[in-house]
Amino acid sequence: NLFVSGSSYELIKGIADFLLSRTDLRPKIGIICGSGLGSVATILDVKKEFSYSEIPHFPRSTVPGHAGKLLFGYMGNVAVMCMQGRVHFYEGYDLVKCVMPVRVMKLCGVTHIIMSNAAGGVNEKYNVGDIMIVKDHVNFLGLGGLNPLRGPNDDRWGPRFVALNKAYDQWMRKKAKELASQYQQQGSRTTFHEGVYAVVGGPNFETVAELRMLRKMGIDAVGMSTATEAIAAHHCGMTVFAFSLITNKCVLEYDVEEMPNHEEVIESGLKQESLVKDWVSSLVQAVGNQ
Ligand code: 6GU
Repeated sequence: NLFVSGSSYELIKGIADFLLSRTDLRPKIGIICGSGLGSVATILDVKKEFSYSEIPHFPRSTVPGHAGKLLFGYMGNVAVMCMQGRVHFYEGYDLVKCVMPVRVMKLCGVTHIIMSNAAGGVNEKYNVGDIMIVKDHVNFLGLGGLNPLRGPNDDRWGPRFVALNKAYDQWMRKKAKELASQYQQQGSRTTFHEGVYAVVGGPNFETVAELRMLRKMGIDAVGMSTATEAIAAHHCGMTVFAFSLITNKCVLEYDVEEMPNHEEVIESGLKQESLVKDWVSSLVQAVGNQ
């Protein structure tokens, strides 16, 4: 099929079979680590590791801070597959290619997906190092017509028209908030929020005028990933949880010298490493032993 070449169900089934024939592990949870958050993978008791380049037809991460490894392992007693680094639309991949790993996870048996990203804080109350649980998203790519579900629908994934009003699972968000409140009780200075994530195409950061528009629209954080993967995951019936690490406060004034940059994005990821690892791991335990 001309429209879906390189992303057909059969091709993705082939990739899942390739992976499953090389490990005995049968993952229940899938994790996608965003910029600077690849260290979440270090809490995995890794049983099998693939470099993206050795997986047939798999996209390759081209961004610093994205290791480009697919790991199978255990977090406690829960079987997990973990992408250390994702691929983005701005790298040149079609959206259908960007979500291929999500569908591979589905055919590997994953039922719950946890995604992280680095994002700019649009909400003026958000500070660098805060964590935002994604409650909902505004998909600027999708509203403009760029959608991984565009083209002939393969019903084996899901329905043609998919509702997104419950895209980000309520139970997982509630659980994640409960777990987060424990850190606060223990005196942690990390602030957790729940908010709306906007995805833009990138790779440039937003202009002042764009950020002012986003804030007026009620958007809390802005980034270049996740929403598309969430759509594909929800479409094929997976339970979705996503969170953003706020890596910079968006500058909504013209006469300010600060410039957002990828180095600060990676740096703030590293600063929250241990808390994020702990939190994600306890969420994985909660889901796995549900
Ligand atoms: Cl300010 N914008 C976008 N689009 N993505 C980001 C970001 C900003 N900071 C981290 N990721």
